[in-house]
Amino acid sequence: MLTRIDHIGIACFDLDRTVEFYRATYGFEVFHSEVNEEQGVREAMLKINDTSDGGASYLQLLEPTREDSTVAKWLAKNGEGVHHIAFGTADVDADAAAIKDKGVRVLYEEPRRGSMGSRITFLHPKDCHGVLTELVTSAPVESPEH
Ligand code: MC0
Repeated sequence: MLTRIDHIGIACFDLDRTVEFYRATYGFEVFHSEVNEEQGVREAMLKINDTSDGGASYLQLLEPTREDSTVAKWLAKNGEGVHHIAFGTADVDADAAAIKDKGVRVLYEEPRRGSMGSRITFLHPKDCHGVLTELVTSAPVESPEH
């Protein structure tokens, strides 16, 4: 079951300048940043709010790390802007399978690694009314050491 908007992915040319815009304009701070080589992005997660399912909602700012990445290709065609939306679920495998059964193309055979150790897959934008849609299961929260 999809229980939150996990994040909205925003493609940008210059991550540092875009982070500074969101900080100076809205007061949003970077919660987490990383490079995902497989996806070809450098990203910053700005936490907006916690959600009732125990997760959270973020803005995800994405800068391409290589010219052949999907985000670089999208930026070249469209310029900066909203690139995808991501729904959070406790079980990305089950939700992806159920959505596939409804005739929507799921882009990965198996979920791949996403931000902060999450497991992610994508749905084809042409099957989702023009919206690239991601499904996310967050990494389990580690219990503190005793
Ligand atoms: C492409 N299209 C989009 C789109 N990207 N439409 C809406 N939103 C997007 N983001 C449209 C194109 O305009 C084109 O339509 C058609 O889809 C085919 O696109 P293409 O440019 O020819 O490119 P393809 O077919 O090679 O690839 C499109 C596809 C790809 C969606 C399959 O971008 C993909 O695999 N995306 C999933 C992975 C991804 O985006 N990773 C980056 C975020 P027309 O009408 O012109 O034919 S990584 C991330 O977000 C991770 C780190 C995380 O959340 O943790």
